[in-house]
Amino acid sequence: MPLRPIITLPDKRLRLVAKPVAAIDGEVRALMDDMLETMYEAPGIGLAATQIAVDARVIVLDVAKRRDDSARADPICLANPEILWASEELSSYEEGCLSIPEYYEEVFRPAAVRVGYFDREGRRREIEADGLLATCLQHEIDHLNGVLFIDHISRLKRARIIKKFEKAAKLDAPEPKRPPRGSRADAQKPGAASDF
Ligand code: GNR
Ligand code: NI
Repeated sequence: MPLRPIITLPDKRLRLVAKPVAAIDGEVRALMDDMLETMYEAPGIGLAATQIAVDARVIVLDVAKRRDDSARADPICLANPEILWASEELSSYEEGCLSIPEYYEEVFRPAAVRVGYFDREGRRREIEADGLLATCLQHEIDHLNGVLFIDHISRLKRARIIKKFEKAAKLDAPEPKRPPRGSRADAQKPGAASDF
């Protein structure tokens, strides 16, 4: 099952803290492959397992500049990533998120980080990053902790965007089932409030 659907706000599963993977086995490698495919197809520069509703601490990234449509340039897969060091210095990026479509806002984060993780072959590795890769690593690790980039912006902006997505989800939801007009179930009970 290669392409996986990406869940979006206000899906509560985006707020779950993901479980560490016990070992890098075939199942985890298959998950990484599906995530890369899903990320390239979206397209995005990073994806966390949380975003496809999988409870595992796995992220994938590819921030390579010259990336043809849906072509892999420089993919990285990380299992159980953890931030070992973050710079005091901050930098800002206009961030977006596949789980919060069409919303972009400036976010301040540490400009550089060192991240420990297990790679696709199960080897322990460390990566030191700055620029967009540092931002993206932090954005994806946040996802594994149920944190979204809107948690790093002002309360007012956050409340506004959450409300917008909640409203859209309500409008998309199927109408609640009502008995047909005039049916026995539709009969007004004495004292019951009318629809109006
Ligand atoms: O595709 C993505 N672009 C992006 C741009 C700036 C900062 C972070 C990101 S990550 C995002 C894909 C995504 O939602 N990953 O979780
Ligand atoms: Ni995201």
